[in-house]
Amino acid sequence: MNFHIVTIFPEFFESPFRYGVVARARDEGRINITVHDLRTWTSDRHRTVDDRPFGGGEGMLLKPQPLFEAVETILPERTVRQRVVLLSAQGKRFTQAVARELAQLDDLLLICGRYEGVDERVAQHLADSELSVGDFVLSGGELGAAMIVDAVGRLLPGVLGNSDSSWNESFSQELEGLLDCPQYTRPAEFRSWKVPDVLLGGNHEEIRRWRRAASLEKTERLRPDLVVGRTIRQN
Ligand code: 9D3
Repeated sequence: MNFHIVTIFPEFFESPFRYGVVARARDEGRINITVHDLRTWTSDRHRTVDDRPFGGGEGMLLKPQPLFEAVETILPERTVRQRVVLLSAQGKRFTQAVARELAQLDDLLLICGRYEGVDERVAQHLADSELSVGDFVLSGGELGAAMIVDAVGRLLPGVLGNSDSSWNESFSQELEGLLDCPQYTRPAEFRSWKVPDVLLGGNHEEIRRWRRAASLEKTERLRPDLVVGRTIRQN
């Protein structure tokens, strides 16, 4: 799969993809990540990418022309397996379900918003969708784009150890939208805090039941919204 990132800060992406799973997937040629400097598609002396909002208001907006020309150059034909996503605070929430959909694509082009925002014609007539990575205010779309490349990239066949691409699905099926259970490694006692006895014994049926109960308890405590959502969905 090919990822394209359009940004006014291309240097921002020098490090985030040099570690772990994404770096290995890149080295193995399973994913390509190309970072494009938006200023490539400016023609004035100052390489201007922004302008003031019509109707007044604070701050500047990314102007449409460089973004349209960037996208039209990077993805000149736009098949159904090539998508353009605008990262913005106003977007639909990026979730694991969205990540699974994006992982079906050949090319994903991510436009990083900046300043006070982006001319609305980019969302309306250039991007296929507008995504936010959470309900908090960032300074731009770059961190969100890095999150999406990571979350989508690790779902691609062969990127994780599990060469079987259905592995992910059956795993999340068993967890049924719950948080992971608490996990422990050695030592069995650390600063007087003991690992639950059941995990030290070899009774795998008992361990399975304990993990399921511990998952539910932790989910209710930390993410009650997930537990409520399960009940509603079952009715
Ligand atoms: C504080 C400014 N806001 C009200 C005038 C609007 C605003 C403009 C631009 C808020 C954030 C941004 C920059 N953020 C993004 O481009 C962004 C983002 C985010 O802020 N939160 C979550 N996901 C994303 S993805 C891109």
